[in-house]
Formats: sequence, C-alpha cells, structure tokens
Amino acid sequence: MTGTPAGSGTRGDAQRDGLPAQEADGERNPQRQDAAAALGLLGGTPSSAAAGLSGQCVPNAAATQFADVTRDGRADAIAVNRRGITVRPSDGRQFLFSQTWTRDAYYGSAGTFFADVTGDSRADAIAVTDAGITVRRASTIGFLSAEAWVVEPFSGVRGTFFADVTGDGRADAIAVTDAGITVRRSNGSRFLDAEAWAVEPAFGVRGTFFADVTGDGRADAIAVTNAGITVRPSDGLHFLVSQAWTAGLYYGAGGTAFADVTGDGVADALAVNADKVSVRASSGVGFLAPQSWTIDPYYGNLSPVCRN
Ligand SMILES: [Ca+2]
Ligand SMILES: [Ca+2]
Ligand SMILES: [Ca+2]
Repeated sequence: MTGTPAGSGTRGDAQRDGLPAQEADGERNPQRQDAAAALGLLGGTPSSAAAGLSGQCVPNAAATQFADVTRDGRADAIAVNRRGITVRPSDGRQFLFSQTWTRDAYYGSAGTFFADVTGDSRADAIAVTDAGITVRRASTIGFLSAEAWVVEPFSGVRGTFFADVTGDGRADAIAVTDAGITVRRSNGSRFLDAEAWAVEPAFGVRGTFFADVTGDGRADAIAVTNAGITVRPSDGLHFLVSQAWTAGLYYGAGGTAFADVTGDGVADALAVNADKVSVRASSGVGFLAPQSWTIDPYYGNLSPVCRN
C-alpha cells in the first residue's frame, strides 16, 4: 500500500480560466452544475433551492479545501490536482503564492481529506481508497511520504470523516453507514481497530457532520434531517443518545456547516441559502434562534457537490 491514487473516473477537464499554470489542473466535478441547478442556486430562487436539495448531496465535499497545514493557527487553501497537492498559505489577510506540497499525485478514490491526525497542529493529507487509508504527514517542507494507517477497507456509504472525537488532539477516522457510526482512534501513527460508536442509523438525510458543539473538546455527531438537527454528543467512548437541538428544520440549500463563528470555542450551525447566510449559535445544549450573518447571497459554486 503506497497511497498511489486509485480511480479518476469522475475527473473532468481541467479548468483553464486564467489560473496560474500550477493550478490550472483544478479538478472540475462534472456533476457540479447539475448539483447547483438542482439546488436552484443557478436560478437564484430561494424557494426552489430548498425544494431541490437531494439527499445524495454531500455539502462538505468541496473541490478546494481549507485547513491549517503551516501551524500558525490560520487555515490555508489546499488544491488536490492530478499532478500533486498545492497549498496557498494564509497570512491572515490573503492566500499567498502557491507552494508544491507533493511532487506526485496523491488522492483517494473514496476521498482526500486534510486533518491533524498526528497531533502536532498541522493538518495532514489523508487518502481513502478501497484498500484502506494512507496518511502523508505535514512537515515544514510539504507532505512527507505516504504511510499505511489502515490496511483494510474503511469508509462509510453515508460518509467518511476525520475529526477528533476522543479529545486527545488527534483526528480520528469515522465511517458513517446506514447502520451506525464506526470510529478508529488515531494513536498518532495509525488508526486503531474499529469501534462501534453508534449502533443505530445516525446519518442525516441532509448531511452528517462532526464538530464539537458541546464545548468539551470532543467532536460530536450531528445529523441534519428534514425534522431538524439532532446531536449525539461524544463522551470519548461512543456517541450518546440523540438529542434534538432545533425545534424545527434548519439547513441550507447551498450547504449546511458547523464551525465556531462566534469565537467561544463551540461550533455553531450555519446555513447557506440563495438569499443569505444564517447562523444559529450553540449554547452548548442546543442551537439558539437563527440570525442573519449576511443580508445578501454568499456561496461558492464549487460546493456543494453530489456523490452519485
Ligand atoms: Ca496556516
Ligand atoms: Ca482523537
Ligand atoms: Ca463535544
């Protein structure tokens, strides 16, 4: 297992819309426009946007990713291309010139992710394939050679995620299936044996997410459904019983996200819609009333994309 990329059937023509040569190989998802059209984002009508959202959409599967690989506390922009991975570091005001972080192709047929699995505060590159999971550690000069962290298939039909559910500072591997949630803890050099953390369906038809919404340092399981948002808090050993965190439905036709935008250390719920971005701040035990954080549309047309 060398981490060699496997499968590129969904890759389309390279974008060449005036991008620097190094980044001109940006992958275009052929289903992107279909997805955007289905969401109503191209037409720009909020009502049809909500109606058109497919349960197959994976709102966090953006073609460009953002994670702090330089260990300065600022998330950097990362592009995964056929010729390798490039990084444009954030300086707090802008993304700097593109740097080559791998000189060879590195991506996974079942997903490429960036999360700190080693616990040194640098986001590492992770490739999930049908054969397992490899990791290339982030260093000061780029991503190092690939290491086999799981040598058997490990991914979830409802999504594969990397988030620190145990609270030790290392992102763990998470597979969401129709039957529940399986976790493989990171020990800093590999992912350990699979543990059942939820033994009932725990996915959300409008998205499944992992973020610390309770504020204890452990990422919790979040399901966005047609009835609302439910949270299964992590206790470090498994996910607890599902709790309703909204009284009614709350999601974004252009994407739902969980991130700490208020700066209190607890992730909040965000909904991107065709007319605005709204936020429901976490109180630690629920999401508060929605507030408009923009009064105008703000969304990217690279996300969401659909898997099937
Ligand atoms: Ca950074
Ligand atoms: Ca962990
Ligand atoms: Ca938590």
